[in-house]
Amino acid sequence: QLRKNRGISILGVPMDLGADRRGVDMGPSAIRCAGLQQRLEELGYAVRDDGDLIVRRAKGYDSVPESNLKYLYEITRVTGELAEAVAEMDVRENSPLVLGGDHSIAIGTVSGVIRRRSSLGVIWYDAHGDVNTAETSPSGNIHGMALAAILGYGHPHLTNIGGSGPRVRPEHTVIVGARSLDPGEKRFLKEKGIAVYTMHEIDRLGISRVMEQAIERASKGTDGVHLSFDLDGVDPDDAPGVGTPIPAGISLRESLLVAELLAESGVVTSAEFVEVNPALDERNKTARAAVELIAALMGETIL
Ligand code: 6HN
Ligand code: MN
Ligand code: MN
Ligand code: MN
Repeated sequence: QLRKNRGISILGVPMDLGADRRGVDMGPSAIRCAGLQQRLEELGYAVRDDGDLIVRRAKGYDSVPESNLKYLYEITRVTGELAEAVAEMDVRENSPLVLGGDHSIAIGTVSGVIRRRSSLGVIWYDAHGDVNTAETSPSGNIHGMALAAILGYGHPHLTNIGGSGPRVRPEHTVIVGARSLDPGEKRFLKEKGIAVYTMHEIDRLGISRVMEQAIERASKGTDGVHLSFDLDGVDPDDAPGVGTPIPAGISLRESLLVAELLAESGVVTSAEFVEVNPALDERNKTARAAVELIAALMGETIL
């Protein structure tokens, strides 16, 4: 549980190799600048900032013969290190809070978290599905393949990061906020029976009922839930600083309710906030939204 008896360990992963647009590597810095640590300390947490992992961004690490996957080697190396670092936080009884960076880092976070658990649920908050593989990806960008890799599908480099075999089962995986899925992803999601709450379901049921169902699904039969929060799940009006903005998304207001409902449920054991791109942002608005969301997730209430 995020709230009780645990400190929080923050780790930044300044990686943008998994995304098309440069700039998400500045995400961890922007979120720290928006006052993350102080905010969490005000809530009474013992916060430890482990700093950033080192990402080598020079050309030459990207050559992958016979594959369309961009920067596969360096992404594999960094996410492998991330898995070790996250596993180590768990040993210290600190809840991992990972700051991205592009969404490819989720493979490392989840692989670290699963080490000390028998079974993990994942809530994937995102405008996208991130379930492409090399065969279905329109871009070759690994951030669009992260959830597939976690489920055990994709290039062996990716599925073997910090462990092997599926990290999470399809029935414990829930996507919330989807509104841009590639044809191959739609097939994959239906075939594997993964619960997807698109904007359609969110509008019909309301975000509160969606989260009730999502929490039930991700937590039943698991001993923890990981929240993988892609800021592009939030409507671009509220979170413009993302590399792949998709209109008609979840408002910041609804997103804060999501975080509050997750806090109330007490099921979340780790989290990451990814895809903040300060180069595309307006006065750090998206990083500030991330801090609001993290505070709500950690139990901050208005009254
Ligand atoms: N993200 N489906 C597109 C692709 O290139 O695979 C976009 C992926 C976006 C990934 O936002 O984390
Ligand atoms: Mn994503
Ligand atoms: Mn996305
Ligand atoms: Mn179950």
